[in-house]
Amino acid sequence: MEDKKLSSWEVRWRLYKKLKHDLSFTGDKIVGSMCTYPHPFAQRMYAEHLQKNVGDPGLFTGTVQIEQEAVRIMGRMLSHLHAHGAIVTGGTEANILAMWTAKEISRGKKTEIIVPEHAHFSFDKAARMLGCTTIKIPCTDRFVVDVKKLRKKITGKTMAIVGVAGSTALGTVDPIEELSDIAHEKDIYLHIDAAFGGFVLPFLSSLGRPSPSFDFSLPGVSSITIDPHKMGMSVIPAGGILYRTKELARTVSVPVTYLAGGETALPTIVGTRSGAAAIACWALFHHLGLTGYQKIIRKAMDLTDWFAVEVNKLPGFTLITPPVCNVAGIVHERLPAPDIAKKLRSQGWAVSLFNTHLRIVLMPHVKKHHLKAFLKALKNI
Ligand code: 0PR
Repeated sequence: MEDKKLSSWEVRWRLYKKLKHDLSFTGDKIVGSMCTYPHPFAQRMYAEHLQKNVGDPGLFTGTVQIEQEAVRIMGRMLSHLHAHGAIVTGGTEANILAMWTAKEISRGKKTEIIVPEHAHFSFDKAARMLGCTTIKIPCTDRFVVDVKKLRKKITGKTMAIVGVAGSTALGTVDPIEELSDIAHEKDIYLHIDAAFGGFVLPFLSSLGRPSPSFDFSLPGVSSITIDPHKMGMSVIPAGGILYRTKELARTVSVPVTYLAGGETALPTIVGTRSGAAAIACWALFHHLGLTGYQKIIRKAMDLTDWFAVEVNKLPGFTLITPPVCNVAGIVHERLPAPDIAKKLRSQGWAVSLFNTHLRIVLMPHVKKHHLKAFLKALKNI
């Protein structure tokens, strides 16, 4: 704390000077991020409800109900009318919660989490926190998990299998149907990380595009991560953890007796929790509706198709795999990806770099004229 008080004007001036170096989604250089400019209506609803705390359910009974309704709405999108769960801080917390649930179900006896090699690093965090290990399964040449290899790694210690629906690096979708069969047959917890794909994949079939199965319609799926703060266009922080049953959703709950609402059970990692984020999600889901989201996904996928064609026209450049979601992986026949990323970043382009490729995410804030400028920069490398 400073000794000297500053006027609000002075504080704002200092903030302005410090924050002016941040990039903005409303600018033109963020082409590799999985977040976007939150929808203005979600921003407004968030700002109006900042005092709400879903971690104190007795005080905010309406907010708790709204959170559960938001969960149900996402559940319906994922082929389940009665999903349970919570709006959490993001995909990381959702994935950790799912792994914690799986560990509790095994009564702590099983400690191995089988994940595709492209799974998000939050599973490594979860494993470290829970005293577990991750067994990483290589991908096929189509950048999805090799199910044959995965099957061979299942042992009596297998605590959970993870499938990814919209991978961080390329937006690909693992063969979840096959994973579901395995999980069902062997009675193993299957968690699907659809943090990114959860708001994209449900809309693809209505756009006439291939739409891989990944959700609760597959009987082996126990839980799903789906993030409103990615393609759901809601505010940060808004992740989603959805479970097939109420019992699963309560597995890691801790009973709390002293709060004003009487005995309650808190099902997330954090205690005090943003009710405003849940309200913003609920409000946006109702405001946009399925048709609103469909329109957003159509635009993003159309732009992705256009971008794919344009990249392939550039000498030496190609996409590493045809996009399933609005994520494109760029490679060059000779230039290593880190060298390309270095040059682009030196010109201010915020691109993501993976071992094999550069990742471009065609989020709603990315427009054709940004991409034209980006393609020009790529061509000049
Ligand atoms: N699961 C998947 C498939 C993800 O891609 C991510 C994050 C997570 C889980 C974790 O989600 P949280 O970051 O909400 O905890 N994927 C983004 C990525 O690594 C995170 C991100 C988002 C990074 C926006 C940068 C950024 O500007 O690309």
